Amino acid sequence: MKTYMPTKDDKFTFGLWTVGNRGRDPFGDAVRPALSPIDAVKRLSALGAYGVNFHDDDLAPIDATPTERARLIREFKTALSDYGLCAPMATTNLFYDPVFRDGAFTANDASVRAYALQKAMKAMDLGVEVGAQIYVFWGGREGAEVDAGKDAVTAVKRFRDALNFLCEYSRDQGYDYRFALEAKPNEPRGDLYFPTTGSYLGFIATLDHKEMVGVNPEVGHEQMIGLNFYHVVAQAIEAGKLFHIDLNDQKFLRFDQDLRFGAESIKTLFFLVKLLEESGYSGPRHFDAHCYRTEDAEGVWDFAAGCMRTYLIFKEKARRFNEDPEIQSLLSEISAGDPAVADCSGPYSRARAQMLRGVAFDRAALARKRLPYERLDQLTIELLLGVR
Ligand code: GCO
Ligand code: MN
Ligand code: MN
Repeated sequence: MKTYMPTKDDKFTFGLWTVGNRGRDPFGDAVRPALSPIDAVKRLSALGAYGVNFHDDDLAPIDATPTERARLIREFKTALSDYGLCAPMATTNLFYDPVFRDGAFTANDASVRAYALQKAMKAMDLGVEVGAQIYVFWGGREGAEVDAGKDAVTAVKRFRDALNFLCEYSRDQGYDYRFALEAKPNEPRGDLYFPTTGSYLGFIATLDHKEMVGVNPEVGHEQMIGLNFYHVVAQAIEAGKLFHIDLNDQKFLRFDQDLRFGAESIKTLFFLVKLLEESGYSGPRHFDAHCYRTEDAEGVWDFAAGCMRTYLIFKEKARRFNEDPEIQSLLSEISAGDPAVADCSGPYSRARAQMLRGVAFDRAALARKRLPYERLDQLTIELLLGVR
């Protein structure tokens, strides 16, 4: 009997803001007490997590004095080493403070843009202090409600200037960061620039140091607009750009719900875990989610344990999928073709093109070939539902 107990090798991480979420929403105040970073580290370690990530302001309040800030960082580092956790990812809060109400790197006010760069530089310094190697950029307020007020082309250029600047800063300081860009279609702004991971993949190609920059796709953000998250991540992996991942869940076409991993989208997330495990992705499996507002302080740990346990269940199901003789034989049948003809469609050469031109295809026979997807999908469902 599998126990599905996480270990450090599973590389599960949580943000301080996830387990520390107090249940505030636009309609109601906090329902849980504040959780200190130290307590978060203790509890996550006991549950078998590998690491904990943070925004600059999660560790030290934005207006902390230098002495206070130094003490908080010192205590956090001690807790990490006492409880055997690492902090592989860091990020900047460029959305909470009112100064960012019209965006950070894309704000219309050049002083706000400069302040945002300064805050990101300082947060990168802080990340390095605790050993972070991945730096996430989620453009929380990089968007607009009023397109008359901000030219969308200018916004893209401003965002590029900021990233080019920060890539150079990282190199100049001798930091080893890889940047991961996180897309979201809307919320908290009416519309956000770079609404999907695909938008970022296109944008990255225009950067000065594109090799340093990849993506941090989040399940819920793509599902807010009805996309297939498994396909989104597959494209990022194929492009060599999956630098980090935000795991959670979401009912389609709604506000950003940040639900426990696997709370809703069982089939998609099964194929996601299978993909992550088989693709050679070696980064953290980061849960960017929070527990239901109805939970109390203890319920948070049911939520955190649930995210990891469901991931491990999917991982075990993926193993069984690969070992299932009937599933595998259907898969071979579906992809079988005529080897003689397959040879015609390798990389282009004039000879191959000539050969392909001469093949006599039996279009009717190809169109008649059985494609037993019904049976395959039913077997997948039965495997996931535990009767297979
Ligand atoms: C959200 C976002 C954030 C970011 C985090 C790190 O749902 O609001 O996903 O949680 O991931 O701020 O940049
Ligand atoms: Mn989210
Ligand atoms: Mn996220």
